[in-house]
Amino acid sequence: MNLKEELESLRLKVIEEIDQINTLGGLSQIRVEIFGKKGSITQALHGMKDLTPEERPVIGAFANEMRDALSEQLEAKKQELEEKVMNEKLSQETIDVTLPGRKIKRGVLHILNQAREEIENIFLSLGYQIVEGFEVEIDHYNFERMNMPKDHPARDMQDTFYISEDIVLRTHTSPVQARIMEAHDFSKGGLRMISPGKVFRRDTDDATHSHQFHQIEGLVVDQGITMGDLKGTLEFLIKKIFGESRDIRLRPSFFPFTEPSVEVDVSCFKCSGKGCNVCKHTGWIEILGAGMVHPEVLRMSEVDTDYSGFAFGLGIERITMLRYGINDIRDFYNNDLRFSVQFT
Ligand code: FA5
Repeated sequence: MNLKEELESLRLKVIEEIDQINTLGGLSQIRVEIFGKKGSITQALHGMKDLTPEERPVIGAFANEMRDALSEQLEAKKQELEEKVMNEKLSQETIDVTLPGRKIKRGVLHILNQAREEIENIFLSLGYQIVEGFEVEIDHYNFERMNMPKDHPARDMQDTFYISEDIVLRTHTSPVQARIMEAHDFSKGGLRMISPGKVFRRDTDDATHSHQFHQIEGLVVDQGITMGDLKGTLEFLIKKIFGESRDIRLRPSFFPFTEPSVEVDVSCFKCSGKGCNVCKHTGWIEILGAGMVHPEVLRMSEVDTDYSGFAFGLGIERITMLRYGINDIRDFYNNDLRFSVQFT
């Protein structure tokens, strides 16, 4: 058998092999067996060296054509087998689109954040800006600028976590008053802001007290601000939160940074003022502290003497407990889903 005949019989054999193979692994085996270093065609072509110079280009061209044709057939078979594998996979992996989907459990915003957002929205509607303060504050802003110099007895009202002699965990949101008055450009108009955030006191934790809780500070400073503005604003707030039929009452009180100072009560929403266990039979529930900004506080913040202002500070936990009849402040912080999901 001459080389051409040898190649031709090889070609027919390989074509038959390709035709019969039905796995991708088997196909790549055939590729190696014919084109590999020790493959049958490679071996056969070693015989080229024994050909005459006239035969060599003719047989060479025949061998090249044959190799190209076989490569094409191998490739075509490969695609056919890959398609077959894919179809088998797809038929096993069919998705039943009629099955009901798995429910994704949605969380809810914590009730204290819901309350904060609600109060923020009330004040945004009145044109207030929302200001963020520092939870770690310097003594200067937390106390001194709030008219509580060192050794002032009023400091005892807010038992304090000291980080160092001059740095404290703020005991109330009131230091934001001094910071914002300092930063505000009064030549462009008055100031209306609220500032919500965490505050800290060395109080013993019980049903109504926590060492960490939330307050919202309010401050308005402008020309001609009076106690009437304070009362009207708080009335608006309380009616929005507790309902239109609620009344408020101002009682004289004391804060070093306001003068006059008041405690603000709301008429009891359980008994509407008749007296019950919620309002301790007084008909009123204490809700926040407030007052006209003390002239000394304005002076320290370098606000012109023809400006006056009011300020208030409320505890978010307290308002939320009253509103929903929550008996223990610690329920807010326990992360018990049975509690949290009630406020969707
Ligand atoms: C203040 O903190 C003043 N800075 C409020 C203020 C601002 C008055 C501006 C005037 C002008 P007081 O210590 O009363 O005031 O606290 C305010 C509210 O925080 C209280 O009414 C109460 O609701 C809440 N509160 C106080 N201590 C705790 C505590 N340990 N746990 C939970 N809530 C508390």
